[in-house]
Parts: sequence; structure tokens; C-alpha cells
Amino acid sequence: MALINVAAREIHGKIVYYGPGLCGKTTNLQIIHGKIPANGRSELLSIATETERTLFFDFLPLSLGEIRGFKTRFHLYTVPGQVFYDASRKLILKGVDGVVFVADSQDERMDANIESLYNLEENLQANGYDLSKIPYVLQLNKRDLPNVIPAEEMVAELRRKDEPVHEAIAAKGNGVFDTLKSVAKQVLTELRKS
Ligand SMILES: Nc1nc2c(ncn2[C@@H]2O[C@H](COP(=O)(O)OP(=O)(O)O)[C@@H](O)[C@H]2O)c(=O)[nH]1
Ligand SMILES: [Mg+2]
Repeated sequence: MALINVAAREIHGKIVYYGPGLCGKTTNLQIIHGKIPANGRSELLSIATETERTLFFDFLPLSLGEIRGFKTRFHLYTVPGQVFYDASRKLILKGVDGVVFVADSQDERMDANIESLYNLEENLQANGYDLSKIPYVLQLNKRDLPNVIPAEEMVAELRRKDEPVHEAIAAKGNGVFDTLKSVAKQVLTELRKS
């Protein structure tokens, strides 16, 4: 459920980057933050948990159309990937409008991807959402590494519906904006309906 700031004539859309520890969620946000002009975005802020940080910032994309005279401000969040931060993950999903699942393409991280994806489905449900109904994108990250699983195999294992799939090398910026645009487009479509 998106927030509306009537005074500022802005609609706020919340996008959460989900995925196992070290899959590249923070890297996605850092790349996006680094490429948006400073006057169009907030600082990159963090909420510290015991050993891991949840990052977030918001920005006003200049190129996107308005919805009935309202501009759309996107808020991007990462979640802590480690298994024991489940309470934080659940909390961060409150009010979510779209999710990017960042999968780590390395062979040895496939079990962690699957576990994290189940965890996402559970935590969405706990907040009253259904993965099959919300704006959602699957990113296959770390495609540059030697031990990656073929993209088709990852898709067969991890794709949950007809969501767009983007291969990425987040550390180099590849695929990061394609992924963002893909989820933002779906979020805007949903906001226009409501
Ligand atoms: N080789 C490679 N390393 C990456 C890629 N994306 C992120 N990393 C690295 O993976 C590590 C974990 O990334 P981070 O964004 O902190 O993961 P997070 O735990 O999901 O937030 C860091 O050392 C990143 O530089 C990628 O596409 N390729
Ligand atoms: Mg992180």
C-alpha cells in the first residue's frame, strides 16, 4: 500500500531488495545511489543491526510520468541476508510495493537462494501479501564468476511466476538499472490502478 503525501504531491513507492547474504543487494543500492544526481535523492542511510546494515534511500526519478498530478518517489531498501535476522526482514517488508529478488549465481549459493526465496514468500504472507500478486523481478547476479549455474537452470529453479529475469554483474553496474526499471514499471502500473 503506497503512501501519499498530498502536500508535496508525491506518491511513495517502496521497493525491497531481498536475497541471501552476500548476493549483492547492497551493491545494487550503492550503484543506483551513485548514479542518481545528488539533488534528486536522499543520502544513503543505514539502520545497523548487530553485524549487518540495512541500507535505504529514496529518490524522485525525473523521467517518469506523473500519476494524476503526483510525482512518484521511490524508496529502496535492502534486508539483512543472514538467517537469524528474520524479524528485521519481516519488518522491512511492511508497506512494500515491489520486490527484487537478488539471486547469487554461484553453484554453492543455490541452496541459500532457495532458502531465502521461501523465506520471502513466508514473510510476505505474514504481512498479508502474496508473491504471485505483487510487482516482482528476479535478478541473477554475479554472472562474471567462473562457478555460475547456467541462467536457464536458475530460472527453472527460482522463477515463481512470469516475472522478468535480469542477469547482472552488480559490482560492475551491469543489469542494475534494467532490474530497477523493470520493478519500477510494475509498481507504477499498480499505483495507477489504485
Ligand atoms: N564478482 C562479483 N562480486 C559481486 C557482484 N555483486 C556484488 N559482489 C560482491 O559480493 C560481496 C557481497 O555484496 P553485497 O552487496 O554486500 O551483498 P549483500 O549481503 O547482498 O548486501 C561484495 O564483496 C561485492 O563486491 C558481482 O556481480 N560479481
Ligand atoms: Mg548488504
